[in-house]
Amino acid sequence: DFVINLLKHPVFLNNEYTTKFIDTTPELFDFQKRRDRATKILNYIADITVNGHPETQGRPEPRADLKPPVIPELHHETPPDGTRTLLDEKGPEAIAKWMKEQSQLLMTDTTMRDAHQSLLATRMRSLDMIKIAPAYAANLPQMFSVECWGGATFDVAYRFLQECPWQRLRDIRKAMPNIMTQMLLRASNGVGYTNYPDNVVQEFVRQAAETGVDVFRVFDSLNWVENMRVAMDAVGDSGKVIEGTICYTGNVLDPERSKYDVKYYVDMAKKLEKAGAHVLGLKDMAGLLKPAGARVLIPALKDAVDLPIHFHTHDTAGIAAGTILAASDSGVDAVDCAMDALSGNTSQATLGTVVEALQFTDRDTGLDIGAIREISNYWEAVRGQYAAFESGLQAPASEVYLHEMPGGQFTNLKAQARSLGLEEKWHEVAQAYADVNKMFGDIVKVTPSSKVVGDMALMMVSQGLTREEVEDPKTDVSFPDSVIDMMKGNLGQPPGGFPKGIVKKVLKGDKPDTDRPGKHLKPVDLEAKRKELADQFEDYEPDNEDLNGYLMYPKVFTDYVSRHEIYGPVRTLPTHTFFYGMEPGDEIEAEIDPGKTLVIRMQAQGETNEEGEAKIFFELNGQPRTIRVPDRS
Ligand code: BTN
Ligand code: 3PY
Ligand code: ZN
Repeated sequence: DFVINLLKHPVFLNNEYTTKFIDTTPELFDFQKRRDRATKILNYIADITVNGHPETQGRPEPRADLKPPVIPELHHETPPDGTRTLLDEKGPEAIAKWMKEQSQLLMTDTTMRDAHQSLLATRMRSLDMIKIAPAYAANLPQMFSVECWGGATFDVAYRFLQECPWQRLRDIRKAMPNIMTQMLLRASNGVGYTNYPDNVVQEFVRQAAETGVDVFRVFDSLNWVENMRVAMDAVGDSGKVIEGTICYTGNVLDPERSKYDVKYYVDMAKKLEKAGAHVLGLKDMAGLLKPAGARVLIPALKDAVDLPIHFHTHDTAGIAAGTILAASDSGVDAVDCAMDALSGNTSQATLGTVVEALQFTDRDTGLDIGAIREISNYWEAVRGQYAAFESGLQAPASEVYLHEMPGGQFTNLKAQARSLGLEEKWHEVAQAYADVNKMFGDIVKVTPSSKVVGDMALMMVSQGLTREEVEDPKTDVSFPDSVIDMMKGNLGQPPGGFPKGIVKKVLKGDKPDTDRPGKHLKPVDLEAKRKELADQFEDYEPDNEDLNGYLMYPKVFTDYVSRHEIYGPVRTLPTHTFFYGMEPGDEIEAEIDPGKTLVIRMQAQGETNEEGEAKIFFELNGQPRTIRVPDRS
C-alpha cells in the first residue's frame, strides 16, 4: 500500500518534467540531463521536507546531538591482498583448502546484511555501506568475507529505499576489492518468497557473480538438497564459492526431538558435499544451537565431510558468543559476527568481543581490534540515524527456544502483530508459532517457510483459533494464501513430507505436487521479458541487472523505475536528508556521478498558497532554485 500511495501521489500524477527541450536542443542534452536529475532530487527533498517520509512518521527520531559517522584513517594506500585476491588467482577450491589449513578462526562480518536486516528492518542505505568499505579493505584485510547482499536486502532496496541493489553491490565491490563479498541466496527461491523457474535462478546467479558476489551461501527453506542443486551448480559455473548450507533447527541434544538429530545433519552435509559444495554452511537462523550442541554437532560434521565449516548464528537468546567459542574449540573454520554497534539480540554475536576472547589462543583471529573499534564507532553513528526503524527490543530472551523464529523475522513479526493490534498478545503469537510448527510436521523455519508459519500464527491469534480447531476436519478454516501455496508443494518438500491431515484440510482434498517445483516451471523467455519491461517506459533499454530485478519482483521493480523517473538518484542523498528532508540553513552534498557533486542549500520554506502548494527556496551549486510541492502535511 505504500507503493500504491506513491503512484497516486500528486507529484507522480502531474509529473511535470519534460524532455521536449532536450529533443530540440541536442547539444544541451548532457547539461539538461544533469540539471534534470538535480531538479528531481530537489523535488524529492522538498516533498520530504514539507510532508515527511511516510516510513518515519510517528516513529522515534534520531537524537538531536547525534554526531556524524567518522570514517577511520586508512592503514594502507592500496588494499593488501585478501581472500578475494586468492579467489581470483586460484579459484574456489583453493579458498576451501586454505580455510582448512588455517589455525585462526576466520571471520565474516554481517553488518551490511543480516545485522541491519535483523535490527533495523533491513533499512540501511547503500551510501552508509559504501563509505566504510575502504576501511574494511585497508584495515581489516584478514577478514574472511563481508556479507553485504541477498536475503531481504534485495527487494527492500527497490521497495523502500528507492535504490538499486545491484549498484550497491558494484560500489561495495569496487571500494573493497581485496575481501570476498558474500550473499545469502534462498536457492530456488532466489531472493524472493517462492520457487522461480530454473533459468531465472541461473540467470540471477550469473549476474550476481558478474556484478560482485564471491561467496554464495545457498540454503533451502525446507532443507531439501534436491531443491538446491540448480542454484549450487550455477554458482559453480560462475567460478565462485559454493557454500552449501544446512539450516539448523530444533535441539540436536534433545532425544525427544529426534527428527533433527546428529545423523540428520550429517546426512545432509554428505549430500551437500556430493552436490559440489566448496564450503559447508551451518546456518542457525534463529540462534538455537547451544554451546553443548555445538560441541557435538561440529565434530560430527567435521568427521563426516572434508569441507571447511562456516557457522552462522543469532544472539536472540544472548548466548551466541558462547556457542561460537564452543564451535571454535570444536574446530569450526569460519564464523559470522556483526560489528559491535550492530550486534546482539536478534543480530549476530559481537565481533570485537569474539576477537578479544580468542586473542593469545591458538585460534586468534589476527584481526586488528583497534580497527574493529573504529569501524564499529562509525556504525554506531550510522545506526543512530535509523532510530525510526529500531524495534525497541529490550533484552535477549530464552523464549526463542520455544518459538524458533529466525532473527530476521522476529522483529518483523512483532511489528506485524503490532499493526494488527496484537502487540499485547505477543507471547500468544510466540506460542501459536510453535504450535503451527508442530502442526506442519516440525519443519525448518527460514525465509520463506518461516513467513508461512508466521502468517498462520498471526491468523490463529487474531481469530482466536487453537491448533485443535484448525486441525479439526469439522471446523471451517480459511487458510492464508502462503499456507495453501506451501501445502501444494510450491516451496518443495520437508523431510518426510507434510502431515497428510493438514495437507488434506488446507487443500480441501486437492492433490499436492511433491516433485521439485522447478521441474514443472517453464523456462522464462528472457528476451521477451526484457521487451515487456522496456515497453513500459519511454526510451528505456533495460540492462541485465534491471532485467534480473524485474524477473524476481516485476511490480516492485517497475514501481521503483516509475519513482526513479520522478525523484532521480536519491540514493546519493545523506541518510538524514533522505528520511527527514532539510531545514533552513542546512547544506548537503550529493555526488550524482563520480566527481559530479551537487551542493544543495535550503534557504527557506514559503507559505503554502491557495492551490495547496508549498514553495521551497534552495541554492543549487550557488544558484537560486525554487521548488513547489503539494503540501499534504
Ligand atoms: C521511497 O521509496 O522512499 C522514495 C519515494 C518517496 C516518496 C515521497 S515520501 C513523501 C511523499 N509521500 C509520498 O507518498 N510520496 C512522497
Ligand atoms: C533471509 O533469507 O533473508 C534470511 O535472513 C534467512 O535467515
Ligand atoms: Zn541470519
